Amino acid sequence: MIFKNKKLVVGLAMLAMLMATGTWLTMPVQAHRSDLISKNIEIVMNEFSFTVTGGMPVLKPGDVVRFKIKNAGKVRHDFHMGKDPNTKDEKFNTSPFEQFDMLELDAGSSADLTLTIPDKVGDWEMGCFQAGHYGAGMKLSFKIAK
Ligand SMILES: [Cu+2]
Repeated sequence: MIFKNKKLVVGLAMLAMLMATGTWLTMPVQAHRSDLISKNIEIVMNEFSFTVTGGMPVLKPGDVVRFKIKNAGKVRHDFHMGKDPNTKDEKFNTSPFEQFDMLELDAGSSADLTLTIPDKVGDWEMGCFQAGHYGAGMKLSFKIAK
């Protein structure tokens, strides 16, 4: 086949490169990820509680944990982890994670959150800071221990 339009040929070559690059970038990452998960933790949110299927395990520094969070309630809930609850600012003042702040889930929705457990041994909590929820008991303690 002979192309008389040089721009078209260059354009097709670039498109082919982009497609090849896109494939190369996404495939190995996805194939890799599930191998890295050391724990799956299923959390169900409701008014006004967090329930962990099978009970909340102790987390170990270095564990790669996939939190599978579902809002089975009738109102919006959020998911924070930390200590020193601050209901006025709707957050924990101290968090074990540098790269996770919080998740907000509408009624009926769910999300997967994958985090590496940091070397922050001690007692922590998950909590919801929608107005009044933390005070109504929407919190659950957990431990990071070696
Ligand atoms: Cu809530």
